[in-house]
Amino acid sequence: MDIADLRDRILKQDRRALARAITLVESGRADHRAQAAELLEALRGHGQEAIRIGLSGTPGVGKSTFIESFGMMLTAQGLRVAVLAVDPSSARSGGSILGDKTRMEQLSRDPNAFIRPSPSRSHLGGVARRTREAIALCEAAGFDVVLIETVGVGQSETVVSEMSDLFLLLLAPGGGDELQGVKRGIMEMADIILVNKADGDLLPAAKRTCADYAGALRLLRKRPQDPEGFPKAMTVSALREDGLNTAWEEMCKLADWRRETGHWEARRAAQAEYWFFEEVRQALLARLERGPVKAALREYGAQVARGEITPALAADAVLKLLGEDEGKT
Ligand SMILES: Nc1nc2c(ncn2[C@@H]2O[C@H](COP(=O)(O)OP(=O)(O)OP(=O)(O)O)[C@@H](O)[C@H]2O)c(=O)[nH]1
Ligand SMILES: [Mg+2]
Repeated sequence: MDIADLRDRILKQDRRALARAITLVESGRADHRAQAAELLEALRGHGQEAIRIGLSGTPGVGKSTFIESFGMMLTAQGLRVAVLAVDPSSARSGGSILGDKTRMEQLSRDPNAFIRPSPSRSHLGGVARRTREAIALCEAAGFDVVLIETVGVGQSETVVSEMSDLFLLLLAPGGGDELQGVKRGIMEMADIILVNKADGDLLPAAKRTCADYAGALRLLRKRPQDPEGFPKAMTVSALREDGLNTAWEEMCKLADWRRETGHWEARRAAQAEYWFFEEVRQALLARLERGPVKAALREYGAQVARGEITPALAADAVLKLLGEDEGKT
């Protein structure tokens, strides 16, 4: 593959080149990894800085519908929008963004939009790296907005928030007045909570839910990266395309404030550093899965279990082996 050519075509905003490059970063083959690294390095500092928006919500809350309406609204304003997904659960049925390409019918046909399904059958660490690299490629290809979707079922929100400038939490109107079991940690990540389906019969419930969450957000510890009034909760209807423009205005307001105060840049720098450490950590973990080290882990594990050696000594022995294994390669 001609990496220099691929680079030039991406910078010329060629979508097919972008799709090919994403396939390259998704590959686990060693030669592909090397080419991907070369490409990303060649693109570093080029293209433009997009606004990276993380979006999380439980199945059925309306993520796909929201992305379709919100995305169409942005492209109508002349913005170029890329949609990526972090989908950690292979168990997830039916709702994959791949299937969604048919549901996001209008957006997927829009020349100013680019929708990329999540790579499947991979652990979260692998998906995270690919998504992060795909974001970099989308920025190089001149996208203004990169939406990163994840289904809210655990760890993936953290992963997505660590690669986003803004994090949106999408909720559905609740029946009762209790908060919908949203974990505190996830609430703490949110910059804007959007209570969706604020239409028809659901409108009163949506307003109530929104008020509940607004109250809950006020109780959270104040974060330095928030101006007055943030994080905030608001209602939208993705289906009726209500409130989407207001939500976008709030996102821009928050983004502008963070840019002016330096929080934006500081966060991106911290994220880059975080992903560097994560990369090292993942590579080390991957090495534990290799032949002799893997066998030693199992063997020492059994010995520790039988009380024949202390955990500390066993760990020392495995780490020593890891060092020797490294010496050979
Ligand atoms: N009334 C109403 N229904 C909505 C709205 N947004 C989505 N829905 C409906 O909610 C259902 C689920 O919407 P999706 O957009 O597929 O939800 P999702 O979060 O992508 O779901 P998964 O992909 O399964 O995680 C569909 O029947 C939508 O038509 C809305 O604003 N109002
Ligand atoms: Mg969906």
